[in-house]
Amino acid sequence: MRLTLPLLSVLALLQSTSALVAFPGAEGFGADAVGGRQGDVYIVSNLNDSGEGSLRDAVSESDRIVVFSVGGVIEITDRIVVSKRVTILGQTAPGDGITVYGNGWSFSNADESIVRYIRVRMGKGGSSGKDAITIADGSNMIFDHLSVSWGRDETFSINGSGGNITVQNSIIGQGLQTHSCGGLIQTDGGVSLLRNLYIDNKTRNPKVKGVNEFTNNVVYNWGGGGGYIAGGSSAESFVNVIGNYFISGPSTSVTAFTRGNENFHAYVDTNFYDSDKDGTLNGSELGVSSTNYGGMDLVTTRYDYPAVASTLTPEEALAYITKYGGASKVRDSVDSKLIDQVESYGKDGALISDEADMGGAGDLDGGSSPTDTDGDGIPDAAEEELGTDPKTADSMKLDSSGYTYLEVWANSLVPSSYQ
Ligand SMILES: *[C@@H]1O[C@H](CO)[C@@H](O)[C@H](O)[C@H]1NC(C)=O
Ligand SMILES: *[C@@H]1O[C@H](CO)[C@@H](O)[C@H](O)[C@H]1NC(C)=O
Ligand SMILES: *[C@@H]1O[C@H](CO)[C@@H](O)[C@H](O)[C@H]1NC(C)=O
Ligand SMILES: *[C@@H]1O[C@H](CO)[C@@H](O)[C@H](O)[C@H]1NC(C)=O
Ligand SMILES: CC(=O)N[C@H]1CO[C@H](CO)[C@@H](O)[C@@H]1O
Repeated sequence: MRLTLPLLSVLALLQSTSALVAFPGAEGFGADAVGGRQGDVYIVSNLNDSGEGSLRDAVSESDRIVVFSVGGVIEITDRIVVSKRVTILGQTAPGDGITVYGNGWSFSNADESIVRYIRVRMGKGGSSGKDAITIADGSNMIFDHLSVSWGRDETFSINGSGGNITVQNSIIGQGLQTHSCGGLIQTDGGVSLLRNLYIDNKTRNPKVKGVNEFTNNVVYNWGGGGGYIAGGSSAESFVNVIGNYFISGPSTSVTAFTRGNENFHAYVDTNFYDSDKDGTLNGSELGVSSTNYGGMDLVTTRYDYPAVASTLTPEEALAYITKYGGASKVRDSVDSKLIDQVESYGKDGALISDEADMGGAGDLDGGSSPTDTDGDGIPDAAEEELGTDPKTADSMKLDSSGYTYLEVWANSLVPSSYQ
């Protein structure tokens, strides 16, 4: 018995170092989230707020991979509360995909969440004082290609004792006035913010505390409250800020980085700032001085946090995000307008207090549900390509890659690598 224990720990170590990433292209602190891989498939088959076949029902229990046989706008009254170990694969929806409109979501304690290609649009009818997405506590989560807007309090916030969370390739925008916030990202457990667009929020684009990686993001048209707010106060923060592009817009009246102090320790490298609102992209690199970075304590060595596979230049990050950021398998009217604002390079953009200013959540083409004879979530035509049996519910079996067949199919619907 005495020999067995060390052997087991070696095995555990081997397993942990070769963990399967959540999907090809998953990066950062939350890359290893497992989602519902050890559970069952749940097919969202209607746009109802609740009841069998609804999204709310789908995420109400743990150990599920959620796919969609319908596309369109799911209007919700109450907030959606997500259970642990749930994977939500919005890219499987037909037509223009899924928008969830009317209130926000809680991923508090929803350990091991994997969420991709879905639009979360809260709106003024949502619960007062709440965020479009809130995470208070919980670990190992990854959010990829989300479009999150119109939070009443914050738009996307993470706090509490959890960590190992990534938000990547997403659009976080238009926190509603009067709060109008991008989000508070404050945990000592590690959050990676990679290739996201923060847009049209008065303040907190984002506000960061704790352990944080902020790489290859674009921040556009922040308001008078601030762009990147180094929310140090007395708590110690240790962050990397690498390869980001800050572009002032019509609402911008303060500089890109503010409110740092000696407790906010930052490694900064190659961040660009275009402050002149002149309709041309011609930012230049912010000189590495504490003054340019809002009074942060700048350190000379990068913190050893999980790095991205390819660090982009700020221009490359901007090009990537304007093309692929958010739920970009099909861009909806809201995201298209937001990207147009970015590409006005300072001329367009506005803080809003009512989503009607954006034409609301817009209309989506629902597409048509493909035939899925065995009801395992993978359409018959795709099963033939995958080599699985369209007459046997086998989508939760593991393929040699370690993913379920369901994930292999879903992964094939969208670009891999950092796209
Ligand atoms: C979805 O909502 C519609 C309209 O209220 C209702 O007729 C239908 O039965 C609901 N579907 C389910 C599965 O509950
Ligand atoms: C996290 O934020 C929520 C909402 O603002 C708050 O109620 C809670 O106390 C915070 N938790 C921690 C640990 O800061
Ligand atoms: C994050 O992951 C690391 C490595 O697996 C682990 O040591 C740490 O405890 C985790 N932190 C949280 C907050 O889950
Ligand atoms: C960008 O162009 C404007 C005029 O269009 C000019 O005033 C500004 O100095 C330029 N900025 C840089 C960094 O070249
Ligand atoms: C401070 C600020 O400008 N906030 C804005 C955030 O975005 C919404 C939507 O554009 C505006 O209404 C807010 O004014």
